[in-house]
Amino acid sequence: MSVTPSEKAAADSVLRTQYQKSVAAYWNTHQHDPLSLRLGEADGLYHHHCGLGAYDPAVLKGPRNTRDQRVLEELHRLESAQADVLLDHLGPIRSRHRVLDAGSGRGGTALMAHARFGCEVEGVSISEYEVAFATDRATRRGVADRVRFHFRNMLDSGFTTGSMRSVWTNESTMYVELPELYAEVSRLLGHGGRYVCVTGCSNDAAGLRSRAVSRIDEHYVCNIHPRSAYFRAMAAHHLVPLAVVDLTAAALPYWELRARSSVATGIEEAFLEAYREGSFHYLLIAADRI
Ligand code: GPP
Ligand code: MG
Repeated sequence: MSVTPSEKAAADSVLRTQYQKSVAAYWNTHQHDPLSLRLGEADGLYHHHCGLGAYDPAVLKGPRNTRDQRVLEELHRLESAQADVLLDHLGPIRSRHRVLDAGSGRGGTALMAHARFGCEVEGVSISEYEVAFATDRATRRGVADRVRFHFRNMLDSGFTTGSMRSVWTNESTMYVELPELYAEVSRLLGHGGRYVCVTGCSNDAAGLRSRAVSRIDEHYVCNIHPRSAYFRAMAAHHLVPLAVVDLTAAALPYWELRARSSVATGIEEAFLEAYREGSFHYLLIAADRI
């Protein structure tokens, strides 16, 4: 596919570094990975994050020929439960509010936020493929006037200062430098606005990053931050934590079930090892902008 000069200029203004270009290339070609696509087929919500909560062991029993379908549906249920936990921490969102999904992927969390709160939702991604995919999902649901996706950089989103009631990052912070991100989040949130982060972070109480954490970084072309980096960067940018929830134990069953599914990608063992050895946490942080 040929790229016109104006398309190249637009891409260069969003993708400012070689690293950002390689991340965009990863997510633009991740479309061939069947996992997210197969899981989203059931209800049109396509996620790019892990799941939370216990799985129903019954899905592994019963007829063999439908076992895989049961497992996929269960993985999808757990992924949607994860997004629900994030949304539970956004505080009271009204239909007149506007919120931002920073790193919106194929749009799953953003569409769920609109379905729950009726609010306006903006999503930004540096993958043009994902933006087009998510926009198509919103259009098919008939909510494209209220849920919009943009090919923009979350570090420089272009939205008006103070225009967002809430901002969240659902497993996207490992792709950016946190001080830059939180300067932008802080700018976008009005006083008292809420930021919610769900992320995997390395446990710096256990020392430098473990081999398993490095394998996860390599697999997703990301840079997992140590836990301390989140609190340091938030404190420096007027974001005051209200809730810090260690979701590590709740994240484990998803990876156990996924490891036994047809859509396992090979990274399951690294997550299980990292969580079990304590070198990695799955964390939710909700913070208020003061
Ligand atoms: C999930 O995407 C992975 C990320 C958003 C990046 C890394 C996250 C960490 C917690 C380290 P995906 O759902 O497309 O990946 P997969 O195909 O593995 O399910
Ligand atoms: Mg996935």
